[in-house]
Amino acid sequence: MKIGIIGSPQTGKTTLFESLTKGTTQVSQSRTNVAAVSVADADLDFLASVFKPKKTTPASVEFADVPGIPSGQEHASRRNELLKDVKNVDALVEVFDAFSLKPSPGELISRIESFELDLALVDLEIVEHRLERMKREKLTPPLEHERELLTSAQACLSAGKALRSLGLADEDRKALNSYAFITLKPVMYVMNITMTDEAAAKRLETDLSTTADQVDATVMVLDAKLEREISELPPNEQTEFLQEFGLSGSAIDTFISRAYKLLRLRTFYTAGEDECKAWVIEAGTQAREAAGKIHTDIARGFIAAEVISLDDFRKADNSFKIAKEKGLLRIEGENYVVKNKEIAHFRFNVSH
Ligand SMILES: Nc1nc2c(ncn2[C@@H]2O[C@H](COP(=O)(O)OP(=O)(O)O)[C@@H](O)[C@H]2O)c(=O)[nH]1
Ligand SMILES: [Mg+2]
Repeated sequence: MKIGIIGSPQTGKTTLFESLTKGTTQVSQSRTNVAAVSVADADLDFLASVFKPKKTTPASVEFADVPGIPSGQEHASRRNELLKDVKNVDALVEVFDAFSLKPSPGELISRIESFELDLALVDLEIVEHRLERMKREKLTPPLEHERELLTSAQACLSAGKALRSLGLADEDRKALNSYAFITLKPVMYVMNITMTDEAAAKRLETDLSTTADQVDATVMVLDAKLEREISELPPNEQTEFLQEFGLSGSAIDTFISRAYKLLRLRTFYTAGEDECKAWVIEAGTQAREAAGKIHTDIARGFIAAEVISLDDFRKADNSFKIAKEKGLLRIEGENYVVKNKEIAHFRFNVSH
């Protein structure tokens, strides 16, 4: 999974990137920074404590921190250039400065709108260019349908609205896939504040959620600078630091779990003495396809999946053997939809 971090200059994007990467990556201000971040997962830690495997492999997310995107017509080509770095990400995090001059919720909403207007213009240019060319082409029925889709996209973007807000059906979304429209990607708005108290942060989040909901986005309020400070501390000092500031926890874990929700992602585990590993799948993924994440051979020779929820595994004294005896270990077929936080073991047969 890839997530792009974008925003106007000086909003705290690189600071957020550094708190995600815990300072392990040398950052540049003029080029896009890319790094894979391991996802902290207490359930995977639990499995590792049970199986004591040779290797524990958490899920990972790739973040791309793009330099500040300038506003205004005169910067259109620079904007296009920078946005190329997020063409193939799965979701966008848009960071806004809510720390300097303490902007009101209304002011923040207009900043969101103005930033998204710039993005809409980037997509609009692509749409209009394509529509212009289509005028000279002989259109097959699928292309005719695509032209209709692009015409409604043009109206949406001309009104300064993101393509997300069209609420396209999955097949229409697929038909537009090759354009890699920036405003069609799932979005999380990050309001970068100076944390004074968590209750105030929560209130701001609630104030902005209604607006975010309307444009099919999600919102998160955090203090990037504070998060970077926390991430630099050894784990035992982090707790102390959080208490001192009257904070209940770091926002980074919440940030990751919201990103998962945004992308409709689920986690399943494989667990044994060799390795305990977290696997990321999209909601609705069936057993054979989930098996294919591990190896294409396992998908091809798929026989069955043995699955158990983490809760049931705990009820069975953390033992597959007891789980089997108690009938808690289930055998499922290829079309079984793998649930979040299940442990799975795939039986397969490769005959040649
Ligand atoms: N007061 C305050 N300053 C911040 C915060 N986040 C970032 N900054 C400062 O804003 C400036 C720009 O931050 P940076 O992360 O480089 O922004 P970018 O241009 O969006 O990558 C730096 O001087 C940061 O120290 C914050 O939450 N509070
Ligand atoms: Mg930066």
